[in-house]
Amino acid sequence: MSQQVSETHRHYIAGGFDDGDGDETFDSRNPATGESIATFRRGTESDIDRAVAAAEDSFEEWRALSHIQRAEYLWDIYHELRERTDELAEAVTKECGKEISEGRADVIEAYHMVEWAAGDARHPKGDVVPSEIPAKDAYMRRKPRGVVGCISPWNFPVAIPFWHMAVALVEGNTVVWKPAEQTPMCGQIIAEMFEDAGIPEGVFNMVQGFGDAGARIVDHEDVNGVLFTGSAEVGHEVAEKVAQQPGKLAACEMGGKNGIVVTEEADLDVAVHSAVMSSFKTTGQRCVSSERLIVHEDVYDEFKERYVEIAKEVSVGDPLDEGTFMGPAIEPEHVEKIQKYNDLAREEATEVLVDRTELDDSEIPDGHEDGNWVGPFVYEIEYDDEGEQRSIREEVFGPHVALMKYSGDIERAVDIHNDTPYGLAGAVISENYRQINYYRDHAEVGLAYGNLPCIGAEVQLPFGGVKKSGNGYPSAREVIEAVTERTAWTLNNSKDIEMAQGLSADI
Ligand code: UN1
Repeated sequence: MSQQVSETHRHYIAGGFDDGDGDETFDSRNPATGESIATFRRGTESDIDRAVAAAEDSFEEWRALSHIQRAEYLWDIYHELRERTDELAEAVTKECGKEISEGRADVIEAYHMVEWAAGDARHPKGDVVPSEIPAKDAYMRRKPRGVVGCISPWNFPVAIPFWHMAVALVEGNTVVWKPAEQTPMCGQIIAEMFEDAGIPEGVFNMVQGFGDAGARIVDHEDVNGVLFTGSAEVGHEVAEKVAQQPGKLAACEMGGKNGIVVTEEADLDVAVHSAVMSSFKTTGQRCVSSERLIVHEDVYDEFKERYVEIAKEVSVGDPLDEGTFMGPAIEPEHVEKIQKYNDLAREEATEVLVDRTELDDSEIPDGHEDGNWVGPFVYEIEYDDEGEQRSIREEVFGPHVALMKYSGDIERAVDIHNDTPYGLAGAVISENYRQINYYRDHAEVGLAYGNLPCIGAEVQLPFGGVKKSGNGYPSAREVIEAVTERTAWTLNNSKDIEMAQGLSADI
């Protein structure tokens, strides 16, 4: 199905906007209205091949620049992101349905990442390492990997691409980026920024498209590293495929079934506030959103009453309206998935406490009848450690929350908290430092919070998970490990050859 495509909604390959080789197009849709926002070219495998070839061709010249010279381009992008924040935030909100202050935060997080990466260009690189031999100088030096493929999700359509690309570019790699198919307009605007910054031809390439284009990036023999953030299902496939290609590296970050522990010594204002933010912001569609609240029996009833009252009233509506707390789900298929999990939870729950699966007509703003609406769903469940309750172990990626009562000590709470295959984020709410420290040291997560929501990470901290949530850190400062190869460089300053470990140098 081919349509008339606007001149601007194309790929960006080898230094210019590009029509692509295929004639298929796709639409970006506003999840709050169901309306089409714009039409885009759908990238093919051969578009990816051309993008990779352009990235490969430009690599030697790009790596020959200094870190500081490469960072100059990123500073231009930083200024563009700041100047175009409102425009980009509106695009985020229109394409992914996040309420507008979240759209803005997405752009702010992106320029924080660019600021970090460009600033880091002036920091020391590598290490000077001692040697056993006085005349030997030893170093750990970093080299760019080459062409890095970036596959980013729709829920942070500006911040996460920059998590992937900012450090990769400053370190001397060239990139081929596939934005999520749900958020191509954000991809378009970011490509315009690279164009305006005058990034050298081929250093940055962007191909709009679906899973087939992403799979080509992963399989391509000239792509030396893959940064993936998205679902566990796709992430594990990416990791497996890359594991079969020696020399290539994948860093993936995938999903969570994040828990918050509220102990008997919690400040309940902090507990309720943190839980509401963690479970309902972005309609629960963050990898760090919390779908499990593990609450001590002594404070359970009060916590439940207060949390449930807010869950019943929290506003779901037009995300462009500053007063809205949560917007729609991303796609009709995603609403169906959330509904299915709500059905499953109805079977596993002891009681359903809030059921706004179907919103009341009066809650849906005029002109938004075709949006992908779904409200909070909260249920009480008696935790059982047999591992059979799927609703408390599988990620829903929606405003679907299990309330679980525990008795006993923090050790028991953390056991329940850790009983999921995932390990991305979590929080403990307590005024007792021993409980807090126990949680910090034993929670099986990459991002652990005390007396805070488990959303809202900052880019200067590592962002990644353990267990099924990740096999690397395709984000923030940790990207440096994924996009560089390490060389152990050792230099002899003497005419004699002297060996370490007492190894004889006699011939
Ligand atoms: C995600 O959860 O998909 O920590 C990314 C946060 C954001 C990033 C979330 N800075 O909430």
